Amino acid sequence: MLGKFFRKPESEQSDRVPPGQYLTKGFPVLTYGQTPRISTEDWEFRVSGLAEAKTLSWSDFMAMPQSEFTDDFHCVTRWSKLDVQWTGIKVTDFMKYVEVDPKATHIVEHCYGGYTTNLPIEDFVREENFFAHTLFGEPLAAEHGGPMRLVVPHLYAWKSAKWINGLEFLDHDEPGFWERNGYHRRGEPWAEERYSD
Ligand SMILES: Nc1nc2c(c(=O)[nH]1)N[C@H]1C(S)=C(S)[C@@H](COP(=O)(O)O)O[C@H]1N2
Ligand SMILES: [Mo]
Repeated sequence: MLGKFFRKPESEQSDRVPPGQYLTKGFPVLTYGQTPRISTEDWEFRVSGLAEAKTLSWSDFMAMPQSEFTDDFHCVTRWSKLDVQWTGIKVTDFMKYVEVDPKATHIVEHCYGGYTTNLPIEDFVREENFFAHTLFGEPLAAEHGGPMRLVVPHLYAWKSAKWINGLEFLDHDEPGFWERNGYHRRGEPWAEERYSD
């Protein structure tokens, strides 16, 4: 049986694994600090900075168009998980509810627990980015950022803020928690933008 030796079992998948990353079958939890526990009744989301100030509730988000996503997830600590299935709200749909000052160039994602991470608006407002409240058909567990997290599939997962509760629009770049602690500002996995020099 040639198959045993010549099969290329993971070649299709290996094309999807960025350099220096290893596949994991489970879904590790990576959190700095405690896991906040917030009910959907208490959950609130604030838009601030260079945008019309606004506080949105859980039901405001549930009234937005809901979409399904299947994406690969890459942590800078070198694990990648392929084909993660999520349900949530596209950033491009969410942005229809937000009035942003044209001077804004960057955002900071804010979270329950105090974690922050930054993005240029071009990396934030993309068709493939979304707010997620469901993981593999189940309500997103607190460990993975429930009730709501952001997912930014094209960058390392530290940009995918768990327990997200706000967005701040800025006219300059402002490093977030890991960016102030040695991580790269942008974090593109295919370019291995892991740490700042
Ligand atoms: N609020 C918050 N968001 C966070 C983090 C965190 O510590 N706090 N860790 C980040 C990192 S480094 C990774 S790899 C992913 C991990 O998501 P997971 O725990 O669902 O696998 O969440 C990101 N978002
Ligand atoms: Mo990570």
